[in-house]
Amino acid sequence: MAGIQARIESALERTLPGSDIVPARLHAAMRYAVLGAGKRVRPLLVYAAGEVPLAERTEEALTRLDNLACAVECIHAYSLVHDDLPCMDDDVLRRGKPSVHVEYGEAIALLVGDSLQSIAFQSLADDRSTLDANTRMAMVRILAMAAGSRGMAGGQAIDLASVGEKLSLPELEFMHIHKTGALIRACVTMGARTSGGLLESELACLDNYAHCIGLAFQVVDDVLDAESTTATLGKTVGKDADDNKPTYVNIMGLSRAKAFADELRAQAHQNIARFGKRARRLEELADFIVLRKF
Ligand code: GRG
Repeated sequence: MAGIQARIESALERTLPGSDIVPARLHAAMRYAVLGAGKRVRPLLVYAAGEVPLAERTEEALTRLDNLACAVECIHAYSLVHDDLPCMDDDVLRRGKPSVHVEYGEAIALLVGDSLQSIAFQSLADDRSTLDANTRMAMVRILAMAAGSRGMAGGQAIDLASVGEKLSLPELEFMHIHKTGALIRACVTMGARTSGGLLESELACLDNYAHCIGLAFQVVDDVLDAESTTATLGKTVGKDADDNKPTYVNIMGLSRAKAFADELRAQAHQNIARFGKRARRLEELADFIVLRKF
């Protein structure tokens, strides 16, 4: 993970405009939002899924995936910046430091999110990329669907509407499949489709894997929110419960939520078992998502 995390850090560093470029304050805030922190789970999934069709990981294959990895992380970072705004989740701490609107003001935070979203698609469309034009267009489509109103932004709308509501488990799952799961699924699909050569049935297994880990990610997020500390997570804990939002922990209870996350991890593993060693990193990422402590 560390090698790939360093790789994505330098790809993001290259992609984001320098903080000396006008408008300097906006660019500094974009870099503040993206660089130097975050687990980089989504880029890691892009690279890991991109390895599945390959006999071995080559520099050429990794280079093909760099722009996709940057794009998904920029979308993710944008979602965190907007999510923290007072009109949404209203949180002052993110990735262990003051949220972007606390450090730079709300107007800049809004523009940071907007600009990161644009950079994501610029990165996918980049004609210096080694991907052919059709593949680049397919990637734009997959990411746009995942980020939009039928994906992440739609999930966020449902989340905001759920404050103070009593959701059933299927309703909670529907919300998270969109809010958190859609982008995670896109990461796996984009990685796998870029390297080519997989059967539709194999892509379907990868998609099932992504569905399981996307949901597990959120279940574990709720467990950590209930059990961990603000210092460990780098964001305010207990906020969802305080804000009267439905979570897996308050619907299922802590121990059933943990068992559910583990069940999802087992299902994720089953879905990629057919790929053997080529899916080792995906397997490890499923473990990381469920067993992480931050
Ligand atoms: C504002 C359009 C819009 C969407 C926001 C994803 C999202 C929707 C909001 C994030 C709120 C949140 C805390 C969701 C729980 C799951 C999640 C996405 C956690 C943060 O992701 P990590 O743990 O963060 O991968 P790092 O900082 O490691 O990248």
